[in-house]
Amino acid sequence: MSANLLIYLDGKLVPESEARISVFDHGLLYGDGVFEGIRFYNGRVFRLTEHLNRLYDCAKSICLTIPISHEEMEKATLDTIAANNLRDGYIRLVVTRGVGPLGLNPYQCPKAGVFIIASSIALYPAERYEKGLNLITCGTRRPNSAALSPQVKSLNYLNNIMAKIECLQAGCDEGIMLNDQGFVAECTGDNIFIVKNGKVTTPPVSSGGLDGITRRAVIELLGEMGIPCTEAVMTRFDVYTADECFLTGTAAEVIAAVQYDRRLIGDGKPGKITNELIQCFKKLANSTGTPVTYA
Ligand code: PXG
Repeated sequence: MSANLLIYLDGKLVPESEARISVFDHGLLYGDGVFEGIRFYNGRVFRLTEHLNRLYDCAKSICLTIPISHEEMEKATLDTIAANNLRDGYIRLVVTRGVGPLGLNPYQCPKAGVFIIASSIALYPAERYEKGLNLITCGTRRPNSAALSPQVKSLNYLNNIMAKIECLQAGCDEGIMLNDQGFVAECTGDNIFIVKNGKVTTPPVSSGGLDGITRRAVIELLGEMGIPCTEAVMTRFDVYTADECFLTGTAAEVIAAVQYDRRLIGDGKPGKITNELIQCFKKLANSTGTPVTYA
């Protein structure tokens, strides 16, 4: 948080101290809304169109009409970064159901709220990017898609938060969330990949992980690097016996995991393929993306 930040709120850029939403907003009352987290590097927004497409798809899936067009949202995103004169950082787009009377009925909320925060995010301490993360298995599972599709980046992240609490209480950085069948889905805010005998595997989206945009970028990069990567149902055994493991996410970027449930992954150090991939991802992130126009 910074006192001087300018926040986009329903069409205007306002100082953070004035960026307030109603206690009757259903985003707050019921977690009714959707969000995106996007990184920008070197004055360019990484995979902006893909993030906006996901935001609008998630909104559509919960019958939430975003009051501005895709083009207006893109402009608002770029303008918010420029107004804060930021070159590198994290931008959070939030669409709430809006203000309405108490009661679940979303149709009593006439207009969705939109706010955009341009700031920074650090998911893990810097030294973890050198040494790798320690993982546990979380008891909290990813939701079954018959309850709520795990593809909806909704404002209700309580199941991920419960899982994160388990990790932190166990003295670990991060944890693996299983789906209701006990297969590996993803981590609390990142997708997961393992490497075995030079081949990379990640669980299919149908296992209950988010269809991550960093995950997609990494699959493309591995293709360009000539490293085979496939999607396959994954068990805890597969992670225990992997040579390498790494996580991907907008906030996390690409980061090695070196311990899982107190077992070392490989030799307990970030692996060769992981390290190569991190370098390739940095190059891609710093050289592509939608440019911000600064005043
Ligand atoms: N899984 C989940 C559950 C996520 O929420 C990812 C994977 C990675 O997806 P992307 O598309 O970013 O590669 C996410 C990403 C935040 C925040 O505070 C957002 C996420 C994760 C952690 C924190 O904005 N979302």
